[in-house]
Parts: sequence; structure tokens; C-alpha cells
Amino acid sequence: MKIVQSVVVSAVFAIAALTSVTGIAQAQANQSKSGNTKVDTSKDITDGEIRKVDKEAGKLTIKHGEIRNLEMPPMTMVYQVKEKAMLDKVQAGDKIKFKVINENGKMVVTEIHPGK
Ligand SMILES: [Cu+2]
Repeated sequence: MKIVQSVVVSAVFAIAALTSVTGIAQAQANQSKSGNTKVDTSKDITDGEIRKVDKEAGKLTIKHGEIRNLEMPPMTMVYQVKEKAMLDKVQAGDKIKFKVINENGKMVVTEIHPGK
């Protein structure tokens, strides 16, 4: 019983050590990336296709390409928009170019432009 416990304990320590090293490396990568974002603004614009418009909630479902400024891979997801009026000129099926920012941990679409 003692032996089993100590094996488990050292496995947990090994995993914890690995995790913290990875965490530090990622933090450093994020830091250098955010420094670049301000210089190259074209990185902020993402291609997408609107799947659903929810004017009442001020939300937009977008199938989007890679979001470079947020390091997000392509996917379909729901975003809050900065102002509900932005939804007046779009509808499901529209191809767009848009800008999304991370506002205190929440993704917010701040710009929508017609795409092709
Ligand atoms: Cu996404």
C-alpha cells in the first residue's frame, strides 16, 4: 500500500512540474504576441460568414477563419457585438470581414465589414 501511494505521489509531482513549465512558456509566447498586435493592425481583421443574427440579445453566430489577434483557430461560435445597431445591416449567409477583441475575457465584435 505504501509503495502504491508513493508511486502515485511522484506521478502527480511529475505532471505538476510539466504543467508549470508549459504554462511559463505559453505566458512568454503570449507576451511577445501581444506586443506585435499593436504594430500590425491588419492582423485584427478576420474573415467570416454569418450563421445567425440575434438582434434582441445583440449576438452574432459567425463561422470564422483563424483569428490571429486572439490566437483562435477557425470555428463557428457566438459573439457579442459592441452595439446592437451593427446587426441592422447584416443577415445570415453574409460573408464578412470583422474585428473581434477580448474585452476583460469576453469576446466582443467591434467592427463588421462586407467581405467576399
Ligand atoms: Cu471562435
